[in-house]
Amino acid sequence: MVDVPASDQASDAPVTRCAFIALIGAPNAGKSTLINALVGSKVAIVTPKVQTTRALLRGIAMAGSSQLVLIDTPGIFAPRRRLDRAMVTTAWSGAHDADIVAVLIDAKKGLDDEAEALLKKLDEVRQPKALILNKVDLVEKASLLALAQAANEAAKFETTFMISATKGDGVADVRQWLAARAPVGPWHYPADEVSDAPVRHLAAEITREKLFLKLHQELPYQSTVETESWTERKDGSVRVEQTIYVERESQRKIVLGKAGQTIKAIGESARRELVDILEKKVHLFLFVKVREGWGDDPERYRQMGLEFPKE
Ligand SMILES: Nc1nc2c(ncn2[C@@H]2O[C@H](COP(=O)(O)OP(=O)(O)OP(=O)(O)O)[C@@H](O)[C@H]2O)c(=O)[nH]1
Ligand SMILES: [Mg+2]
Repeated sequence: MVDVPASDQASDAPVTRCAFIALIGAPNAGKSTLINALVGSKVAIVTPKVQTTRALLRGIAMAGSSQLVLIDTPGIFAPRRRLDRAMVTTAWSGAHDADIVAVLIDAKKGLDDEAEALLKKLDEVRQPKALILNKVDLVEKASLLALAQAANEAAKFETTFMISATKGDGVADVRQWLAARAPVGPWHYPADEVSDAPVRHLAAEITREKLFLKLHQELPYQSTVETESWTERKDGSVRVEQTIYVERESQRKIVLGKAGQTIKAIGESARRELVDILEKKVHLFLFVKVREGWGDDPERYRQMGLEFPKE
């Protein structure tokens, strides 16, 4: 047997590329929707409400010999509360750590104050940037060109895409450009991995999505969901226990609903989605607990993957 030097082995291997790509944008621009579309399965939760995504989450997509590690970030806006500040800081740190930054703008909203402020701050971002105008299904084509031009005057982009993340229009072009722009390097994850988050985290996020979808004005914004236990049973089913934490007793009553109707509906729709994802029987048990002042508890931020802002 002949020993092949490592350097020769490497030259025989096909060239692989791998990029960390941060998707940033105002709340509700469609960042999580686009990540799911690029990955091809649901890794991030999506709701019509602003501030759905709270911490960085990586979705992984393969495009030929390129691996795209897509970093979903919380929306960027003018933060007031501590949780808001933690989310916005986290979003910008995601951008600074990435190889490529994709900036999403809701084409329907156009360059409102939020989008303008975001574009202004892009000066500080050194990485190659792509502009993605999303939700083009909601606007006239003519207005898109003006928007693209104005945004390109406000910040420096290498390229501009006009897409609909929900309909899938233009998503393949984005994938292709990212794949070509990715630096040469080894893949960071196994090729069949779609997310860096463990399934019990996704399960907690799905319950939070259903909570956001079910409750409207009365939604306790600071509510959070944790998967407390996950037991695979001999019959092939899984038993999952989760707790929804709220800050006040009045919020607990809202989440429970009259005779427990609200929590029951949330649990049933979360359970159904888990069955689809896991392809097995799921027994989901939801509890609602009051955890006073958790918005000021550093440990909770750590659990969510957020830095705790000092004030
Ligand atoms: N019509 C239309 N709606 C879209 C499109 N992309 C996303 N949406 C909707 O916009 C809403 C927000 O989408 P998300 O993906 O949660 O947005 P986000 O940017 O991740 O929001 P945050 O996590 O709150 O920052 C959802 O109701 C989506 O269904 C699109 O291309 N067209
Ligand atoms: Mg999101």
